[in-house]
Amino acid sequence: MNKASKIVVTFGTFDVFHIGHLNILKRAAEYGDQLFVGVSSDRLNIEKKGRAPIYSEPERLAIVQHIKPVTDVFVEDSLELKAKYLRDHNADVLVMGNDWEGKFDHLRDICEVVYLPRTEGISTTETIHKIKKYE
Ligand code: C2G
Repeated sequence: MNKASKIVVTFGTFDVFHIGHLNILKRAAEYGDQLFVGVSSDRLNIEKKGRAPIYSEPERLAIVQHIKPVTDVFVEDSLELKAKYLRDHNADVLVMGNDWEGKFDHLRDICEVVYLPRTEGISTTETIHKIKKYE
């Protein structure tokens, strides 16, 4: 890996991929030269949210992998392993949506930590509810 290039890492489930997901990946990529995305495992989602995502882990990994500004993806299997994932990827910047504001400040000894505003008016949960109304 070229040491001169600035490395950005971000995390998310990216279930039922939507414009808010695209916006944060595009904005995250602007903080460096390479963007690595930790996609939450199905197991982590069941632990966090009590249910599996609508799209399976391999499907979510494939979708995010092929978004233009994304260099590569990896599986995030634990929220507690963020420091390891950042070190493994030689991260210079961690980008998170501001729904996580302040939650990862302790990682500032590893890399810069940036929280970006969420895209308003869209979420996976709201989209699922809208689709259900059509049933
Ligand atoms: N996002 C956004 N705008 C939205 C919805 C989501 O900017 N309207 C951002 C979130 O802030 C997050 C990313 O898109 O940075 C992925 O969102 P989720 O899939 O909801 O991620 P989450 O389940 O919160 O998982 O380690 C942290 C977790 O893996 C994050």
